[in-house]
Amino acid sequence: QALSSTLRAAVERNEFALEYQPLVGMEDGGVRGVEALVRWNHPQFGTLTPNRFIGLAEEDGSIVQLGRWVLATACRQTRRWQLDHPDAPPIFVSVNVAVRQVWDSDLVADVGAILAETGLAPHLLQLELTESAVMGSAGRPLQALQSLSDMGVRIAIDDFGTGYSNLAYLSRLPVSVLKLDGSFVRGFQYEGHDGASAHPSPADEVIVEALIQLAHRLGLTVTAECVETASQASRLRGIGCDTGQGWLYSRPVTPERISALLTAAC
Ligand code: G
Ligand code: G
Ligand code: MN
Ligand code: NA
Repeated sequence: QALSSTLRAAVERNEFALEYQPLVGMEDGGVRGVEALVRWNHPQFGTLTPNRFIGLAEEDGSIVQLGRWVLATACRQTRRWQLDHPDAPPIFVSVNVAVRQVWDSDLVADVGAILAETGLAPHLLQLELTESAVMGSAGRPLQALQSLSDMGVRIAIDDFGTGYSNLAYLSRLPVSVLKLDGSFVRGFQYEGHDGASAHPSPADEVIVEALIQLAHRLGLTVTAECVETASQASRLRGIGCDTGQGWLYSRPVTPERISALLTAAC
């Protein structure tokens, strides 16, 4: 495939860029952190979003190089924000990590080296893994997660609720954050643009409330993805959700836009 054969070279040619989407405290609406989201500025095809190339990168193994670049760039940028905005509370960065990065590379050594090089505090780095990446992660992957957690790096489960993991099992892993899949929030009853109720599903809200309570009792915090309306946000706040992410707060934006937010915050 045309894209695949050029992925590795594209990393070397510096054709990738990161956008950042704010993660907001539900109580006060303050920016706590940002999720780094990669884009490929392809010389021929223009800006490509990750769903066009992450799968290929996982297949051909170039995700290891790309993932290293993403981690280093995100950590460097986050340290930069901290230095440029000493009066704003420091924000953390949440970086997506593919299964193969845990299996086929020394993620612990990479993260250690990147933190040392950038000077970013470990607690300002969060790694997002999918349920399938951590489920049944015996042996080496589990050891890697444990070492990262021991370093002070937070592990989050991305798209939580779409797979088959159960909380009892997850609570025994070094995981501290659940990112609730967007499909739950989408199922919340809300007023559509025309005032009509779009796909009301009270069951989703009941399930999410129970999940949040259980997560809290197991020592996990919960981030809701795809928060698009004020009504969804107030319902999530009402049932104790810790952090929100979504178009209501901000789309993924350039590092300069995050800087502007931090300037406004102090
Ligand atoms: O930004 P967008 O909504 O297009 O992202 C689509 C998907 O790509 C998301 O599921 C996200 O987790 C994934 N993704 C974005 N950036 C990265 C990255 O740097 N590494 C990996 N492995 N996945 C990413
Ligand atoms: O799988 P992951 O959670 O990493 O994917 C993040 C993706 O979700 C990003 O590509 C981002 O563009 C997208 N996203 C973020 N906020 C919203 C939102 O409020 N609504 C929708 N539909 N997508 C969102
Ligand atoms: Mn994610
Ligand atoms: Na997600």
